[in-house]
Amino acid sequence: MDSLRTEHSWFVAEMIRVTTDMWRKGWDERNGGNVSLRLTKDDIASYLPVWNQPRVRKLTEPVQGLDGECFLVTGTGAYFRNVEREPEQNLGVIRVLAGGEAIEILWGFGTDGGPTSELPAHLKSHYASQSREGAPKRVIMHCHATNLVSLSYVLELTTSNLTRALWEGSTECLVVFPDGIGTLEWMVPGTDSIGDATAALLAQHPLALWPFHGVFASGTTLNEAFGLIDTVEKASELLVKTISMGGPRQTISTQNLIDLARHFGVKPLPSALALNGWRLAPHPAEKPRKEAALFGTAGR
Ligand code: 2HA
Ligand code: ZN
Repeated sequence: MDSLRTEHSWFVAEMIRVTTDMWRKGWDERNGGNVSLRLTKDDIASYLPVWNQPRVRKLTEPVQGLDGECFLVTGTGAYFRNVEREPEQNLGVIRVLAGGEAIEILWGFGTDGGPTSELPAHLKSHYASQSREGAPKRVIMHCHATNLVSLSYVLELTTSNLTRALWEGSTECLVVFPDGIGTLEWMVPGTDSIGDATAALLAQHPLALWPFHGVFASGTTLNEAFGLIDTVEKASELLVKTISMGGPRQTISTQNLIDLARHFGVKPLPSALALNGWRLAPHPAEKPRKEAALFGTAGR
């Protein structure tokens, strides 16, 4: 009889598919991006006997509400391009130990690897996103969606303005993410602080922008989380093109958004619906001449 191989599980197969698609989309250069999927007792029951050499890792800060929960997670330093070829090196299964101060690695990450550097943001967001309505959110997904990151350099960075711009970026957006996309200020990645700030946004919205870096999404399935980012990224591409053509001359109106919400039975984020369109950030004040000259002569 063939031994039970974790690589052949539905959850590893689906993680391979989504990370490969993300790589092909150009959202995950080098080791960019990370994904986690909460596993149920049924998912793991038959594998637990073969995952019999756990390695324990302390977390930088305890996490709440996840005792005993298991997750399939991408590895630190893992290139999404390589997940399909070497799943056991680039993915792993972890379990949060009682008290939330440590995890055990049950499978994967090669011989001495570990979970993503963004594990605090993932675990905190898994806990926080349970407060949102609808089916349980089992997936947290982070990537460097190109056009959305580009927009973060030019849009006024508030949750309501960003949401409004993206809703106007394509007709399906309000229906796909009526709760909008939250935004942080720029923060150092991989820290507990950015994890706390991201989790707070994902308790309110399905998406969170990390300006000049990337996006986080929480979804019920890998397919849904991918679809959320794909939709945001499509609207972002349309907006980037539109802004590059000199800006919109006509757009989806507030009344159009209200009509969409009524037809599809969704409740749009009130602060974004209340805006009269969206705004670019103001141009930064011109740099003092001395500084500009210094910058200009560097490297001569
Ligand atoms: O895993 O994307 O934010 C690499 C990153 C960090
Ligand atoms: Zn990143």
